[in-house]
Amino acid sequence: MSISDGQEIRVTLTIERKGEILLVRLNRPEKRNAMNDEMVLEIEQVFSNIPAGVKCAVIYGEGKHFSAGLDLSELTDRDVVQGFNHSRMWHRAMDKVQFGTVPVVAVIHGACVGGGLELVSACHIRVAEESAFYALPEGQRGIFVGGGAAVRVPKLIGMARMADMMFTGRVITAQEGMNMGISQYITPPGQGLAKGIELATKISCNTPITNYALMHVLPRITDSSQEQASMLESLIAAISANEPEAKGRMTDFLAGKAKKVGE
Ligand code: 1HE
Repeated sequence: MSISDGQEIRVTLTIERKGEILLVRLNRPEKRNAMNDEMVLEIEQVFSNIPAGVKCAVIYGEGKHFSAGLDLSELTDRDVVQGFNHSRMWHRAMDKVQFGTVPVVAVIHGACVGGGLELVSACHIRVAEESAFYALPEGQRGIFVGGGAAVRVPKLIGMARMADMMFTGRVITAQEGMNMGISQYITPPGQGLAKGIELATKISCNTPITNYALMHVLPRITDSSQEQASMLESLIAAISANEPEAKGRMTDFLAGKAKKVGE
């Protein structure tokens, strides 16, 4: 993507670069940002081609809702293999979000259901406006999640809570979602994007190795046995501490030139 500062309009997404931050807006408000194949493929494309110089992305939704999930009008007759390939297409796109080149902040308002929750659970930090609500209506629609929710959502809220959401169709409020671990921040209405950009700006100031480790190594550590995980931690700790920028930051602190914790 050769986007300099400015906007680029895709079919289902609008992409705007603001310096080191890329804003990605789901842009099908008339369909409540329901995710059709085109949107999933555009997400994969955008997150596979983050422009040079961008250090963090923010994803959010146009209109009243973040996303109504899978576009149900496309849930036509698929045979088993076609269904398998469709789910794997979602997995590819969500993996590009989680394991791409920059951390991604999700800003959520209104409905964040089904595939919408799958998308935000692939992001690295979630900000919810007070209007946000979450559900996994797949259970009520007679299907199962297929875009990575079974892998990612239990890591945020635990398996029992995810099973409850699917067994019962339960709707989780923004505050409940925050208490459970879906979002890490909650804001008044209309203030989510500003908070998302504020966080993205902070994240952009981290060393590249710290952001890389948080995106690519931490999830592998949490998926590994204690022994393997400890070795991975030691490796990334030694590598990151050896970076010249890390050494400079530690020297600055000792010389009284860096901020204290909380400043
Ligand atoms: C849609 C979709 C959709 C809205 N696919 N078209 N997701 C769901 O089961 C959620 C279904 N949607 C809803 O429950 C509601 O639409 C909302 C609570 C999200 C929003 O309600 P509201 O009153 O603001 O909007 P609306 O009037 O319901 O919808 C406006 C239009 O969007 C309408 O189309 P129109 O042509 O009649 O104007 C709706 O049909 C359309 N629309 N949601 C298609 N989801 C990888 S597997 C993932 C599996 C899943 O994600 S399953 C969960 C599917």
